[in-house]
Formats: sequence, structure tokens, C-alpha cells
Amino acid sequence: TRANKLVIGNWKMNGSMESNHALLDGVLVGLEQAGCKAVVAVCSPFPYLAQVAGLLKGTAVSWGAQDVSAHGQGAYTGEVSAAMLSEFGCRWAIVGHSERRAMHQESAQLVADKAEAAATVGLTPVFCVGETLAEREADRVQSVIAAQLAPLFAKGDDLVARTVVAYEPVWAIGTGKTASPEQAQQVHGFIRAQLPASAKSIPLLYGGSVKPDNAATLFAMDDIDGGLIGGAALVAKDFVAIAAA
Ligand code: G2H
Repeated sequence: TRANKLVIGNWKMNGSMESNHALLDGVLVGLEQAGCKAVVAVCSPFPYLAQVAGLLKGTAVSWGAQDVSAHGQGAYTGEVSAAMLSEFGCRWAIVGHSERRAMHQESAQLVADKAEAAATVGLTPVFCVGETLAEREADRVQSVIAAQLAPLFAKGDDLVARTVVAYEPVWAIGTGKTASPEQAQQVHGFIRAQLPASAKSIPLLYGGSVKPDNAATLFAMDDIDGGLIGGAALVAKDFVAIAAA
């Protein structure tokens, strides 16, 4: 049996002190009014973690970061360690978002190392995988995803059991094109089948243009346990509607 649905907002590089405050006020009030049962979290840019922690402390909404260093500490200019995130009360760390894999040349091995670094201090890694349009058209979806997961699996079942996997088809990210619920379920079912026995029930999130009008049908699929929400997480009423779905 799997836990409640999980809905995580990925703010990406958006926000300001002022807009974050208004957004979270709107989200907290909206979730309360909706009687939302899902587990809800937001992942803000690093500089806002203290602000977000202050605004969310004592509420049912948890918070996390959009990336984390694979290293513990030392001469890694610009990096932020998992221990630092945990000092700010983070519960989650997204790793391997396709924007980082593509724009920052993050390898599958590095992403798995980041997941391990996060889990070592008690953060839950949100491990993103997904194929490009060219890979889908070449019928390579399963092999691409298996290759992205392989270095994580190589680290052992204990780590996998403490991870959330987010399937985000690259062609659906920020494009307004969502995978159909059946397309998404097909990949989620494949990922579930690859998981080690002791980690079969970890949450598998779908990400890629999730909106209030498509969330419910996606979340109704057998192996879709919630969503990783980008654009729609920046609008309080949309994010609440998705969480309520
Ligand atoms: C995929 C998603 C959140 P969006 O990147 O991680 O963003 O919902 O804007 O497609």
C-alpha cells in the first residue's frame, strides 16, 4: 500500500521576497479551504529557504531545494550541501531535473551521488528522470530511463527506498504538452517494475505541464502517486487545485 498523494511545487528560478509571501499565504489558505489531503511541499531557490521556512513552519506544507551538492563540504564554490539544507528545515531535494541535466551537463552518476548526499542527512531526494522527444520517437524511452536509474539502483536498495522518483518527459516540460495519462502510466508502470522489492511502494510523481484541468486524470492512474509542478506552482489557486485533485 502506498502513502497519500504527494504534490511538490518546483518554483525554478522564480519569485521574490514579496511574491513568495503572497504565494504561500494563498497556498496555505487555499489548502485549508479545500480540505486538501495530499502531502504538499514547495521547492524554492536557495536564497529564499530561510524565508520559506519561516512562513511554513508549523503548517502542513513542507519545503525543499531544487538541487544539492554531491559533496559534503569544502572547496566547491557555488555549491550548497545537504547538511546546509537540513539546517534550514528542508525535507526534500530535487536532483537531476532535466534542466540541470541538459544545461549543467549533470551525468546520471552525479545525480545519483546527489541523491545519496541528500538521503545521508535525512532529506528525501526527488530523483527526476525523463526522455527527450527524439528519444521517444526513436523508441528509446525505457532504455533512457533505465540508464538514468541505474546509478541510483547501484547504490543499494536502502537508498532507493528513501527516494521519490519523478518522471518528467522533457518534451512536456513547460511546453503545455502533457503526456496523456496512459502514456505517463506506461512509463510509471515500467519504473515501478524496475524498483527493488523493498522499494516497490515509493512515490512516483509525474511532472510536465500538470495543470488544474489535467491533474485529476493523471493522478487517477495506478502508478502515479502525485506530481512535480512547475509553472502552475507559481499561481496559488492553480497549485491548490492540483493538490486538491
Ligand atoms: C517540469 C515541471 C516541474 P512544468 O519541469 O518540474 O515544470 O510544470 O512547468 O512543466
